[in-house]
Amino acid sequence: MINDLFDLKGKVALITGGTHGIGFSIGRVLGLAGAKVCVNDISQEKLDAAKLEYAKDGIEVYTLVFDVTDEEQVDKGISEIESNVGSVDILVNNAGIIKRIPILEMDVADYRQVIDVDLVSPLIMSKRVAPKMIEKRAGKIINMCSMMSVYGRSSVSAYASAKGGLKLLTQNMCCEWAKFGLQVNGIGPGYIATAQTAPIRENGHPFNDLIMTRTPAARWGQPEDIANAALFLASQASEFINGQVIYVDGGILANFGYVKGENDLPA
Ligand code: NAP
Ligand code: GCO
Repeated sequence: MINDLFDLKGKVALITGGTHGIGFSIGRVLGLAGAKVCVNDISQEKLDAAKLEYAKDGIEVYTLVFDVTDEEQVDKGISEIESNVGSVDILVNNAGIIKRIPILEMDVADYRQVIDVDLVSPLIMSKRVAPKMIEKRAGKIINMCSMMSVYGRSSVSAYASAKGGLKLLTQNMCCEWAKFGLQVNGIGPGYIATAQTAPIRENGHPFNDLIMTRTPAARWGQPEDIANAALFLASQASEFINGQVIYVDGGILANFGYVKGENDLPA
C-alpha cells in the first residue's frame, strides 16, 4: 500500500531542538506516522512544556536535555536513548541559532558559537548515531540547512557560513555512509514563521514586506510545511535520495527578483 511507504512504526526518531518551531512540527509528524519520538532541547523547562503539547496529539515523547555542542552530553544522551528506547533510526539535526550582526561588529566568539551549534553539532550528533545505523545497514539523517546554504545576506555571515558548510557536510556524509544503507539529506527552509524569525517578521518590520513580495507563494512558510518534507526524507519513499538538500521555500530561490506590486496577492 502506498501509505506503508510513510509508515514509521517501530522506528526511533531523535529531533534536536524539538520543543517548538520547526523541530516540534517535525517530531509531531514523525510521531503521527508511528515513530517513537525522542526530543532534545537545551532547556528542561521547554522539554516539560513540549511533552504536554505532543500529548495533545496522543504522542508520548521521550525527552532529553543536553547541549548538542557538548560531545560528552551527546554521548550520554544517545546512550540513554539506546538503553531506554532503542538505537536511533532517524536523526533530525534541527537545533540551531542565529546571530544577526554585521561582520565588522561581530565578536569572533559570536561567530564561533553559531558555527558550533549550526555546523559542528550535526557532526557530533551524526558521528555518535551513525555507527549503529551502519551496523543495521539502515538509517536516516536529516540536516536542517537553509536557503542561506546557497545565499548570503547582510548581517547573517556566521549563520550562512554554518548552513553552507552543513550542505557540504551532508554531501560528505552521503559519500561515506550511503554504501552502508544510510540516507543523509538536508532540508532548506525558506522563510518560516517561528521564534527565530519573529524579530524580522513582526511589529511592521520592513523585512516582512520583502518576504511577502520576494516569495512567489506570497506568504511566510509554516513549520508544518517543513515537517512534511522531513516525513518524506525519514520514510521508505526516499530510499534512493542521498546527499540532497530539498528546499521548502515557496519558490523564493527560483525567483531572481520582482517588480514592486507584481506579486500582489490575487484579488
Ligand atoms: P527556533 O525556534 O530558534 O528553535 C531552535 C531550537 O534549537 C530551539 O528549541 C532551541 O532551544 C534549540 N537549540 C539551540 N541551541 C541548542 C543547543 N546548543 N542544544 C540543544 N538545542 C539547542 O528555530 P526554528 O525557526 O524552529 O529553526 C529550527 C531549525 O531550522 C534551525 O536549525 C534553523 O537554523 C533552521 N531554519 C529556520 C528557518 C526559519 O525561517 N525559521 C529557515 C531555515 C532554516 P531553546 O529554545 O531552548 O534555546
Ligand atoms: C534571516 C533569517 C533566515 C532564516 C532562514 C532562511 O535573518 O535571514 O533568519 O536566516 O532563518 O535561514 O532560509
